Amino acid sequence: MVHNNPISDFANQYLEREEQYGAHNYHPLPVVLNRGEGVNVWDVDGKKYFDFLSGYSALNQGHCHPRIIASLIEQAQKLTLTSRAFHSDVLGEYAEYITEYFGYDKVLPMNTGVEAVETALKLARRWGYQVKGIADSKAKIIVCRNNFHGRTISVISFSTDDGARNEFGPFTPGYTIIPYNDLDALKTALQDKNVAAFLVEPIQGEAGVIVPDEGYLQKAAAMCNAANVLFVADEIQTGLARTGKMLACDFEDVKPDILILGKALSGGTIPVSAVLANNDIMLTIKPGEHGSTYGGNPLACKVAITALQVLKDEAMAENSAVQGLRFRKGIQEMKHGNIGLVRGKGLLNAIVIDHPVENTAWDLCLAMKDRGLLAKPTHGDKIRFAPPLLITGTQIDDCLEIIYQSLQSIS
Ligand code: IF1
Repeated sequence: MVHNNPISDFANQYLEREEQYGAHNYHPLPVVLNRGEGVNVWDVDGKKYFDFLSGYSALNQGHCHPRIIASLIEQAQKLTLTSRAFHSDVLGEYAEYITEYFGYDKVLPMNTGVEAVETALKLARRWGYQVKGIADSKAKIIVCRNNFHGRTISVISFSTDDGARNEFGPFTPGYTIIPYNDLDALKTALQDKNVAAFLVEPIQGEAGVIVPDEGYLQKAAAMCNAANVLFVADEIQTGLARTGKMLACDFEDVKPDILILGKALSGGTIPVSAVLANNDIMLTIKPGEHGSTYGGNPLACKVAITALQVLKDEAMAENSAVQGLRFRKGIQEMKHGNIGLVRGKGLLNAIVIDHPVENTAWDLCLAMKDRGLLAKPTHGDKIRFAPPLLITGTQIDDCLEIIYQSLQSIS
């Protein structure tokens, strides 16, 4: 790999070791980190950066949040795993906490995001057969074009991204793909009586932070309700204060029938995901029919309680809304020729680079890295800007200056 922006020989040793012994399923920015605190990370040469990726929004609470780390250490020294063959003294506490926090009857705890998505799909199918009365093996789930819900075979079965799907078939049937932000298409798809659920991202993340029209989620949820179809929201990336409210669905007062959470549920420490639903849906799965060795482990439960509490105590949704506006306003005011568009909500933002040279977004990320800001390009021409939610106005201004200087350097 040729970089026009070489890193130190010292840092390069880490890159080479990863490249030799690790699978090549990623193409990271050439930077090697060894420390994080709040909105900042440091590389192995001691250089400090603003982290504008936040572990793809797993680090909403910031790096190594002292209260989250304290919970992690405290519980790690006591009991980490029981499996679900035995009870722990923490699972009930967590289940009560998170269900009251989001207003659902029950939680099903998992680990990674995609496992929670799979769980939601299984729940939706179960509900379809047992409650809605769909004939055996006929259930369908509506999803959106350009979705991203994870990387298992079933979930990539309804991806429209060739890079995620090619040569991983055969695929799982039972999905109807419609355009995002298109209520007419949803209306048509809902006419099929075998549809059990509509799975949707309130803002499409991987697609490049696509914010749907105002009212889309509310109307979609109402249409699902009228058709006796579950409205399932994947808030793995948009949830937990990232977009300026606790959930992105809160902007339209939509309460999903099934809510999927992950990422920041552990504040960037260990994989913790969750599926929330009411009894009529959740109790269709019986003992032995679904589970996970680590799902609901005491360490995860304690960490998740603190991670959720920190979001409220530090008013992170409110700060995300305020700083997000400041960020987008700052980008717009730059009126820089290379920025085609800035879009987003709260601190989930992306800019689209408008430049004839193909790798400009990558080069801009290298230029920002040199000036102390880390962000990652997606789909060639888009860059996601999603710092931890405790970022201050002064820090946003410093970052806008870095972005501006970097744009100047590549023009
Ligand atoms: C990677 C993007 C972010 C997600 C939604 C489920 C999952 C994700 C809405 C699965 C995961 C990730 C995974 C990461 C890149 C990434 C991503 F660029 F693809 F869009 F966050 F911005 N639903 N998103 O966004 O969760 O199983 O990974 O825990 O490297 O694949 P997971």
